[in-house]
Amino acid sequence: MSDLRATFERDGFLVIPDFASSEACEELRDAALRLVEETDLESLGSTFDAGGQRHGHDPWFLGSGGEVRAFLEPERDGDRLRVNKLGHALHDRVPLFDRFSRDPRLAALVAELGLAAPLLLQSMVIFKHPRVGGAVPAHQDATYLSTDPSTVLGLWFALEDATVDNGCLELLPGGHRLGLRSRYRRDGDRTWTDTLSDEPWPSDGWRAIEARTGTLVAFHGLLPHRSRANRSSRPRCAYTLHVIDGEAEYEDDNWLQRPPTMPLRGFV
Ligand SMILES: O=C(O)CCC(=O)C(=O)O
Repeated sequence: MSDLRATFERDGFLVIPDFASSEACEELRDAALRLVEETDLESLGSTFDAGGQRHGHDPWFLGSGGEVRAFLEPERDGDRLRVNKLGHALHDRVPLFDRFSRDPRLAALVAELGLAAPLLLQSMVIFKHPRVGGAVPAHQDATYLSTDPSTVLGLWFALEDATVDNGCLELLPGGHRLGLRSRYRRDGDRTWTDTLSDEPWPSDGWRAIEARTGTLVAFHGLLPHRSRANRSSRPRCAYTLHVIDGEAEYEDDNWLQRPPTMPLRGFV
């Protein structure tokens, strides 16, 4: 087994500084901001409620698996509406994100981490704007993106410097061995969460991952992670891509369902 894979299996994550150039990150950020500028935010009813899942019955959210849609922060910045995130198919809909996401170095990394037939399932730009960028409560990605067996892998890229002050990622090293705590399921236009374990996440042992622009954090789908609200004056924009193994079964009750005309693709 490679050293990289051994570290990943031990800790549940890898941090790779300088994976992307600052120019590439700026291009992605600018493209994301342009997409937001083209959106009539006042007409968007849909806020992203990372904690309470209030968006769960919303057709704007449920139909976004093959689209690029904006979701608002619940809180305004003064009078200004702010976008929490864009999702969930930037990697298939926007050429710049397609190229960035299908970098052969990512394909090699994902193969090294054991995915035999990778499929790019979900992508998001998470803005975490100054002052109003919301917290992301502790969760496992396998709760939301389920295969049997579980294969989801998160690839998170700092598009701006992420620090404790502006809400960097926080991970629970080794926490991928604690088992899946809940499953978020969908039946038609209804979603709900099944609790599989009532045990709370440990309060100790979390690691704040301060990450310079261009850093890649790859993490296991069962690894608990979270981020705090951004109350600072500095933005913390990130791009995140979730990959599954096409050799595992993608569950019918996942919230993210792609239109039949837009099947999932791999790195080529
Ligand atoms: O960027 C964040 O704050 C959270 C990211 C996350 O939850 C993910 O990439 O799965």
